[in-house]
Amino acid sequence: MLELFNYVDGARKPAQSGRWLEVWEPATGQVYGRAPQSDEADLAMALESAQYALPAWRDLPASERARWLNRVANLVERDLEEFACAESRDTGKPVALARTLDIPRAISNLRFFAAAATQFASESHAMECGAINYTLRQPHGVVATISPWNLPLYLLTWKIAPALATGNCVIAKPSEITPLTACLFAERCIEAQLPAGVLNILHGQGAQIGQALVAHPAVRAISFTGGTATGQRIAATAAPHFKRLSLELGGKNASMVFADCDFEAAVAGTVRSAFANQGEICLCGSRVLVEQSIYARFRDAFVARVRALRVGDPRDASTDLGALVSAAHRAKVINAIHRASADGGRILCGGGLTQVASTACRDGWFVQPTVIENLPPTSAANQEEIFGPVATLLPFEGETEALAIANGTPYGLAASVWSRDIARCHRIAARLECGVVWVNSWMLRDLRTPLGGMKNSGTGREGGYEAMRFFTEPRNVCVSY
Ligand code: TXE
Repeated sequence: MLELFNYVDGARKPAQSGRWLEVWEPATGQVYGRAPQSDEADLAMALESAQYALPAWRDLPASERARWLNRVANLVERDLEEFACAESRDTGKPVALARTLDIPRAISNLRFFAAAATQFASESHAMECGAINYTLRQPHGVVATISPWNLPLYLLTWKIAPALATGNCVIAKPSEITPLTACLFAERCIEAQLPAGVLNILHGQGAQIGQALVAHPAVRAISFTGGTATGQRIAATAAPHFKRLSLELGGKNASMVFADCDFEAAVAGTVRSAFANQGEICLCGSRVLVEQSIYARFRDAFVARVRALRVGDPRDASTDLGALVSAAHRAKVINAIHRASADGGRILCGGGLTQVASTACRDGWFVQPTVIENLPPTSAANQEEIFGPVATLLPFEGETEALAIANGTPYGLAASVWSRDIARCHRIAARLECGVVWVNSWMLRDLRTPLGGMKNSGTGREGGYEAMRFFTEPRNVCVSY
């Protein structure tokens, strides 16, 4: 049994209560470790340490803070394989994906915001009357980051890196479902001798330590990625304190495929977009909208490609889809498939649980990649985030209908448009109600660009200077000369 720990005041700590949470391995369905079940007492200790560390960290030259981030990034890179195996074990995702996406991206996050710290500049406004305004951007103080289980180290670092780069001290709460790489990350921070208290990592349940963090008046900003319902709860708790809030929530993203697309690229791109990471990415294109004139041909090619996806042991290099993250999440996904079927959906492939060849994975939480058609845009499967390996196909006639379907959900996170008509792509991009649009691509990420959603997909943007601004308080100084 692996014993994980909190990272508080620069050291490994169990929960002060002595209580633990079980940690499960999705591919085997077995418990393999335990993580601290933190509560208010642990939060008080982390806060005290963060507040003590704050003045020195805030006053360091930005280039020094950058040096610390780079130092930790180098240690993660040195141990990339260990991190990738741990991420795969904890989430059920293929190790090949963790090796090529999750961990390299976590390293890039640290390096990107280290560079941003040294490049960040603020505004200045000259007045004709002989005065100049300049904007100071100062860290909030102690801030919280709350991250989910689908991209654990990737999203943890995506949040803590800009927070630290701008001079805040951070209390991070990773998902209780996937605490492992955050714990390894803490070990690298200890090895790098990151000053104590600058970063604290508390494990435990959302409703307990997560809620306590959000409610604590000394925590001035919260950067959260997770489900919409949790985001609503966090917003309601934080609002009376006027805390800065960045909420990156769920999505029900449309891939819009027009008859004039590059057919093969669109099939490959939309399958990847729907099923990458078992469909457990908020940006996944789970609704595939296809122009009527190519619908039948596209559907057949799409389904053939999905049938060829290999569900298997995440450690196996040939595995395309691993296990879902938890038994509860698997049940949610299976229920959504049953509901779609009851609503009149035609299941073209998949549709249920699957057992994989490896005997070690006999009890793992695997679901067949599933494609469903014949459901109206208003059905539950086309409105609610399933967050699993399930895609629906919807035919449309023309741009107006495509846009109405794409925009016709409570969410507004991302969309992709597949067409060779670039004027059409620009037109649609301007009318989509979402925060991110990809044209003839998906998940092509430049870390300088704003990332986030509108409507029920959240508020605020992450990435680049958006994140640097979020983690700083602007103060205008007006000097008359
Ligand atoms: O996420 P939660 P869940 C979606 C997806 C999924 C659904 C629910 O549809 O099926 O959300 O997933 C912490 N105060 N996404 O319930 O609970 C929690 O401990 C403070 C989309 O597993 O939102 C974890 O660290 N924190 C998504 C984090 O919130 C609280 C990624 C996210 O978990 C808290 C994951 C509280 N009251 C799921 N309650 C995306 N946007 O990428 C929980 N937490």
